[in-house]
Amino acid sequence: MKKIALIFGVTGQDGAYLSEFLLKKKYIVHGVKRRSSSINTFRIDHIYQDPHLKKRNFILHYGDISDSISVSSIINKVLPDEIYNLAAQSHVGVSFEIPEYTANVDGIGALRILETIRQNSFKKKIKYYQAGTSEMYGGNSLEKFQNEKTRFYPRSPYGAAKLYAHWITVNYRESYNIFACNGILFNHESPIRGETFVTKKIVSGLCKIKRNQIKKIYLGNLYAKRDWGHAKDYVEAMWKMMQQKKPDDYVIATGKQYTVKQFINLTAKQLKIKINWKGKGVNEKAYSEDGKVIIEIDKKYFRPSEVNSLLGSSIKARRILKWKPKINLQMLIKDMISHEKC
Ligand code: NAP
Ligand code: F7E
Repeated sequence: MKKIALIFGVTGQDGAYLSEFLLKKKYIVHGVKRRSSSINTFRIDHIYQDPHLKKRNFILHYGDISDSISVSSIINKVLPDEIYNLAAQSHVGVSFEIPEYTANVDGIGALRILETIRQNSFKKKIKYYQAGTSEMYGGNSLEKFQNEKTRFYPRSPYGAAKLYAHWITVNYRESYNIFACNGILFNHESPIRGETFVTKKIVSGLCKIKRNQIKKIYLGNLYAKRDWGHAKDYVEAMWKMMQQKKPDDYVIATGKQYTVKQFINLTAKQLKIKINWKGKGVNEKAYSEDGKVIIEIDKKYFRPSEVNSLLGSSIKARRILKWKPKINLQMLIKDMISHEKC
């Protein structure tokens, strides 16, 4: 019997990589997509299957994690072996603009799924994966590396909503004996990363500058430090958590940290763009070889409270899941650049 997976957030970066991964593992993959006025399936179009095909292994359903009715009816219909909850308003900066919506989707969304799993438990034991985040740590911890025991201190409505989802997942695991895992994933990127996240913005912006399509890009805080991995590696860790005998929580990270400015310099180097940095604070600018400004600071990208430094220790995942990242930052940047055909 083929295993059945149900992915909430199938149209996102991780949803697309996870779908490909599970299809290779011979799963039947069901995905939940939102209704939108423009097409939002570009990341999964290459695996889309005609609904008239008799034996399909990739099936999409309309639904929304803010709508209990659609959540429970899809789960009741599909009765999957594994549910991956990747659905979220996932932009930290935007969560300050739409905090209530973010709480509803990123926080209560997890509860809606867990409660349906609980109500179905007499029919089928369904496993649950919760897409947790390093944003729950808030970036001011005393330890150099954050691990599963590090204190949480979210610094955004996004981080706070995800922290609710984290604890309700632990609570349903302990109260109702549900197989529920929290992946605490540090930043992970890829060629199909959303356009407004900093890595994609830098890679695609510098490529456009190189092709003379735009003159400059505007960024916010250049000194935030992040632990960046590749989404392809990280979806494998999600699956590995779900194959263990006991459900648990795991940090997934590379253990290496770079500033936004270092990410820019590494990308520019791979693109053979020579840049010179001049100025300080909001006046800091990057100049091209011929003296033109190609990067400027725009204060609108500063957040009301910033997460200054994130660096993960995935020793537990390495030991128990036998997981480690295969793709380093240079390889990630190379992959992102090659997708831009630059
Ligand atoms: P993403 O590209 O923004 O994808 C989010 C997915 O959620 C999209 O499919 C989106 O649909 C869907 N979605 C948003 N609101 C929804 C709603 N109300 N109902 C149903 N679906 C909804 O995010 P990602 O980078 O793949 O991340 C996947 C998950 O991991 C997210 O929960 C994110 O918060 C979490 N996470 C990400 C990272 C990272 O560095 N990437 C790190 C830690 C945790 P549309 O395509 O229609 O927008
Ligand atoms: O910002 C700084 C910004 O938006 C990274 C999400 O996937 O990872 C992601 O959240 C850093 C921040 O990612 C710009 O202030 C500077 O310090 O790419 P980002 P994020 O906020 O770390 C976590 C783990 C998640 O869970 C989230 O879902 O870069 N920064 N200039 C900028 N950021 C953006 N977006 N745009 C700028 O122009």
